[in-house]
Amino acid sequence: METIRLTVGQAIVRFLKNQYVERDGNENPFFAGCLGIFGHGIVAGVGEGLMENLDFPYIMTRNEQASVHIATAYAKMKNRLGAFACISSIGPGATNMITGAACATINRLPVLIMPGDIFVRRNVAPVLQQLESPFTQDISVNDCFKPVSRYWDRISRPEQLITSLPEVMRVLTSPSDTGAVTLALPQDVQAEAFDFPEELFRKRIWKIARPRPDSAVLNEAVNLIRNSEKPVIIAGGGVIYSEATEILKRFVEKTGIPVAETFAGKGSLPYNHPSNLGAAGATGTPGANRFTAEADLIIGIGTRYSDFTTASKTAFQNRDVKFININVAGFDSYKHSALPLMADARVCLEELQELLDFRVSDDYLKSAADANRAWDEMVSGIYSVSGSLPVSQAEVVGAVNECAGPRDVVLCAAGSLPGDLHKLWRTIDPKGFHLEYGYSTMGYECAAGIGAKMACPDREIYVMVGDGNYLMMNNEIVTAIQEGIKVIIILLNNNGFGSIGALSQSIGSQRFGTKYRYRDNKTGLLTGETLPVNFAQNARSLGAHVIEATDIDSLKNALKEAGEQTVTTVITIETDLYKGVEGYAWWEVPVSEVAEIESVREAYKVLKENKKKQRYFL
Ligand SMILES: Cc1ncc(C[n+]2csc(CCOP(=O)(O)OP(=O)(O)O)c2C)c(N)n1
Ligand SMILES: [Mg+2]
Repeated sequence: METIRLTVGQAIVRFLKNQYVERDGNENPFFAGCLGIFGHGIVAGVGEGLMENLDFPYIMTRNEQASVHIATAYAKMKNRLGAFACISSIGPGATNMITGAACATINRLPVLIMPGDIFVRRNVAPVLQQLESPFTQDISVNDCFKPVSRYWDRISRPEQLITSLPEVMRVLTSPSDTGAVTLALPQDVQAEAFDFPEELFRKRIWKIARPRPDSAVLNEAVNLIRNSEKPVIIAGGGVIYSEATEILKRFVEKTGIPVAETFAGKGSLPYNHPSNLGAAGATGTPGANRFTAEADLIIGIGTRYSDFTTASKTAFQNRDVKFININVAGFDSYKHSALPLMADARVCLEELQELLDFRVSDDYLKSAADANRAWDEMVSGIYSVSGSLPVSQAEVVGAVNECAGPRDVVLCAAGSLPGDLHKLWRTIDPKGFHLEYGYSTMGYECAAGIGAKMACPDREIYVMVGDGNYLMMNNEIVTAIQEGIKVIIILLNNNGFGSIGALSQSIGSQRFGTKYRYRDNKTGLLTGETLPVNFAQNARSLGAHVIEATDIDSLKNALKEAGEQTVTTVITIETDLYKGVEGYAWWEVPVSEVAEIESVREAYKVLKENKKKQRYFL
């Protein structure tokens, strides 16, 4: 066998460059490059390997957590058919990536994480940043990645790469198993050479399969649907990742079954399709909530049934409700004691449509269309400009939505914006709505905008971010400037946590500790003047083009100006902390069972009342 002598770092880069994926006859390189920050634990091994392979792009970021968010957003926009590798030094650079890894894994999005690790040779231990353990020498901070990774390995000898790297690819490219993959790279081993087989570096094409459903289970599903009167589809992220939106539309038009969308599934049907009930669950529309409450059959497609989707298990109130779950992951397909249609969403819907001679009643069809229209009229009302200042968040969402083109993308992750966007945003294109709401990671937004733009350079990316999220991680604006990547960031400053503040109030805790204010010497609390943060100056200092809007007219002008810019542009606007959008379903957050404070005792009574609607699905 021909061999080539390479260091571990060189071998990894050479291998990654040669990995391709193919689905439906379309072949692409899997990795777009590598993101990271060098340190003594990675600079010699992988760092040197990257420098020898300049055709494999390396992008320096400002925070390792942000590297992973950039990678995650890229993979999401690529429907999991593309990814980045993320590297770090040992120690804090590595552990900075744990939040990112959890976020990727929970959202079922592929990211390769390669943290540097402590010397395997041990003779120089403890090295800088080493976590010493008195009970074992076989542990480092990188062991913390185990629960948040779908595959985890440590390369203690160079030749281990030969058996580890194919496993890395198997998991990353698997629609059912994908998530963060961690390959811990001890710093000494990274720089060691080995005679690797040439074959390891040949071009390898990973076929992304579309598993077909079992025919007996499929027939059972046909019978269940035929015998239903009020079926509802819940469309999750799997519909979009599988590129099943066209067949979903045909399926819906043939059967008349209405669709409610999860956060990851929003965009499965255009918002104005008469069978689109809009957002499902706790942040759902009144129509979607009424339909799911009464449904005798829920067809979940590519959904994890998070508590937001199920309104903490109160969304499905029909005594006899049954579930069919179309899901490529066996794990998800069995949820709610469903009939498990373990399959790729697209092929499964194609086969189901062939077999199914079913149509809902005219009344049911009309009722869904009425709900779709009624909600859109509500949205128009909520979007309409009141003229009072500070503006409401919903008015800002409306202005951005009206300015965005049909293929443009709104991107968001945490705060009160996700719920508002879920309900309100009029999504036309399946990739137009990018919400990281599996982990709801504060700080995802500015970084993720870069990943989304790299995946879709021909779309405008509107990053919508609250002041809290922005303050947690805005540093990747520097990376965007460095790379010449343009995103439009709309920063909504309500001087604190509108979301957690409202939540705090609802559980009786009176918005305690949720406002960005000076500590007041008299009360000892954060009840002083508003803090003097100047967001515009902050963004400008990082290199962004900045426009300060004060009302909806100036916001509209700012959005127009931002559209003409070629650099990352930040638009700041102050919003009202208290003006929220109404909710139509419940989400369970615990309330203290005993309390001195009357508002908490009242909230506990409400909790007990709401919990009566919770169900098991057995
Ligand atoms: C890393 C992290 N810490 C804490 C939270 C809990 N949390 C969710 S939203 C939020 C406040 C977000 O503030 P901001 O971006 O200003 O949005 P707003 O609530 O004002 O809409 C907090 C603290 C979280 N989701 N992620
Ligand atoms: Mg805020």
